[in-house]
Amino acid sequence: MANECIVYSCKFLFYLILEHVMERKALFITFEGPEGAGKSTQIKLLKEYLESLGRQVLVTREPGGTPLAEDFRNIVKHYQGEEPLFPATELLLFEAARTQHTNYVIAPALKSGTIVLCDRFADSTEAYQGAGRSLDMDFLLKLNNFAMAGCKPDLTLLFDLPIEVGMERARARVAHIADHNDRLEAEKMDFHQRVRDSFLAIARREPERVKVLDATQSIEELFAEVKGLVNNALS
Ligand code: Z5A
Repeated sequence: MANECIVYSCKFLFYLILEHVMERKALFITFEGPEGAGKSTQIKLLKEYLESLGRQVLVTREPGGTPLAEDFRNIVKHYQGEEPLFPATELLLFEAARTQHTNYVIAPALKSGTIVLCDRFADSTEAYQGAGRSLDMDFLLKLNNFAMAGCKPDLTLLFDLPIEVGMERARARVAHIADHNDRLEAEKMDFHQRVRDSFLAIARREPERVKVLDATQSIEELFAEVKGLVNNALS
């Protein structure tokens, strides 16, 4: 009887510890894809879902996520001055913003067991500045690594769709804003095609981390897939 009691208590303790560990498992999930792919929509749904499971969730974005990094965001997205903003400067601004973001926000959040959902991250630099702007890829990957400060995504959801569809969605969303200007959105179609191809190449290179989703599906269909992939990563 005493032995049975000890076994029962041990089992109870084991499950208690397991539950605690599962509950606190930090996860870094990044959302990538071409323009207008539906990332923000899915992030919002996923946040609600994870919170309903009792998890602490941080939603953040790149470029941005800290006050200083948001200043850099404003420059790379909206700068219109006479002095040119060189592609190399643009790259360094994205990496500077990331360095602030990883060190100040992402690393501490992960350390405390929070699930971090980040709208764009280092793969975007590879796709936009590396493939889109044709910058030196080896150097860029080293910079990416440096700016990530050890924050490597556990899971990356790549929302893939034809660029015409994404651009149309993005255009429709800002149609009511009279003076909308966005340096990257304004790039030509072949730039955006290189970006899409580059994302798909990253997914082929790192199939364990990067999962490709067909972003032409409905919001509900997409979310069912997102939920499945995230549940898998949590278990
Ligand atoms: N960038 C870079 O160059 N280098 C880097 O290192 C990093 C970023 C980190 C950030 O822009 C820019 O910075 C981005 C890359 C560059 N530029 N570009 N081009 P941003 O943050 O302002 O925008 P974005 O990341 O490109 O996302 P977005 O255009 O705002 O789209 P989204 O978040 O993926 O989609 P959404 O807002 O959820 O949905 C767009 C619209 O489609 C909206 O009206 C929805 O209601 C609709 N929608 C959403 N899902 C669906 C489905 N499934 N079907 C139909 N309609 C849908």
